[in-house]
Amino acid sequence: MVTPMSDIDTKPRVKTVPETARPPLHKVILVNDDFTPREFVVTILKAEFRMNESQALKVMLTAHQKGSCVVAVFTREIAESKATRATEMAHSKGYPLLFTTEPEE
Ligand code: TYC
Repeated sequence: MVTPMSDIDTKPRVKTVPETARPPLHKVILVNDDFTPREFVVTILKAEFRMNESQALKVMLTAHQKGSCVVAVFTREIAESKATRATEMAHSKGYPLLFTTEPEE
């Protein structure tokens, strides 16, 4: 016996991929000041944020010229711990360098 055409379901079966919740991201922001040497800022960016020389120079110069610069985005915990570590590293050398964090819009 053949299947009548009316019994064949031709609706496209669209598989919906369940949305996986991603954690909200936070920006680490480098803040300019008048005292920290440029080269020291570059050293910190390379050490804590795994940047190469040219990436670090670009971020340092942007903060120097505009007042601040986004360094990178991470989950809140990682952003906060990196900002704290980098700021403490600078303060331990006597520089007022500051890294802050803020949630990404
Ligand atoms: N403005 C500093 C100087 O002229 C250099 C500097 C750049 C400091 C960026 C902080 O986030 C900073 N020595």
